Order: sequence, then C-alpha cells, then structure tokens
Amino acid sequence: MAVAAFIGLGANLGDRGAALQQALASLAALPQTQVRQVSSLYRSAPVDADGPDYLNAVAELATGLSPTALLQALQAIEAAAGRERLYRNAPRTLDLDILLYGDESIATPTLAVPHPRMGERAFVLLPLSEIAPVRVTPGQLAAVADQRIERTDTLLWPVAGASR
Ligand code: A4P
Ligand code: MG
Repeated sequence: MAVAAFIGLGANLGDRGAALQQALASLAALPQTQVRQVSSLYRSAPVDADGPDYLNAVAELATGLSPTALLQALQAIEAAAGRERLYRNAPRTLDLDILLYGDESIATPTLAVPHPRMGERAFVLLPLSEIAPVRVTPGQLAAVADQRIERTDTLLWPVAGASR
C-alpha cells in the first residue's frame, strides 16, 4: 500500500534549480512511486552551514517503497547529481532527506524519521506548510521566523500547488 512520504530537497552549489528539477524527475521515475505535490521553490540562508544561499523545496510522494529502500534511492539520486560528502553540512549539489514517512517513527543508525532537525528549520517548515499545513504548527513557524528565507516565483514542477 502506498504511503505519503515528504522529501526535503536542497542545493547550494552548481545549477541549483536544475539539480532540484532533475531530482524531482528522478523521484517520479522511482518504482512504485508517484510525485503527488511539490512546494514552491524557496531561497534560504544556510542554517548551521556555510557557503552560498540554498534553494529548497519539499515534495510529497506516494510510495510503496520501504523507508530503507527509499533512503537508498535518494542516496543514489544524490550521487548521480555529483554529491560529495566532504564534511557534515558541507555545501552540496543536492541533498534529499526523508522528512516524514506516513506517521511512522523510525530510529536506526542510518535513518531517523521524522527528520530530527526539521522542526527548527524554516527551509523545511515553510514549503511543508504549503503542501501539508496539518503537519506544521503555528508555534513551529513562529519559532523560525528569524531565519532568512524567501519564496521564489520559479515554477519547479508542473504539479506545483495542485490540490490533492
Ligand atoms: N539519515 C538519517 N536520517 C535520515 C533521513 N530522515 N533522511 C542519515 C535522509 N538521511 C538520513 O546524511 C548523513 C546520513 O544521514 C545519511 O547517510 C543517512 O543514513 P547526508 O545527507 O550524507 O549528510 P548531511 O546532509 O550533511 O546531513 P543531513 O542530516 O542531511 O544534514 P541536515 O541536518 O539535513 O542539514 N541550510 C539551508 N538553508 N538549506 C538546507 O537545505 N541543509 C543542511 C543539511 C544544513 N543547512 C541548510 C540546509
Ligand atoms: Mg542529507
């Protein structure tokens, strides 16, 4: 049975917009997986990190892949985008994180869901609140109000803003 999984997309090196668009196409091509919704594209200051501004977005998938299989698929897409793991939070051509996987809580050495830091980050909470308002509280949004982020007019995906 398909599960609603929310994926955080980020890039702050190279042609960032093209990387996110290619990543969405790759997500849509995964087995047993559909892209249900994609948020607007946001530009954000690095949080706990250095380097250029990030482009960020959040996508909702309907997927029959297990959490582990989905994580492996995300890492393969990152690798294909030329992602290098130099050090933690290093600037990157593409970062794909599993934010939510249905209502599951997962805590293994390689996978933590919900993503442990998502509640502190405007670059996750704003795009997520656009496509899944019930998954974000007003208190969470208020707590990140000081982080620099702006919504862009770039259309990232044909289904942006589509209703479920
Ligand atoms: N891992 C555990 N849980 C998950 C999950 N839910 N989704 C493990 C994906 N991966 C998960 O990740 C390291 C390991 O985390 C993986 O091997 C996986 O087994 P990584 O992508 O190699 O390393 P990373 O990106 O440096 O770590 P991580 O945890 O993704 O970093 P964060 O905390 O997500 O921060 N500022 C702005 N404005 N925009 C951003 O997108 N991103 C980060 C990355 C920092 N600052 C940012 C942004
Ligand atoms: Mg990551």
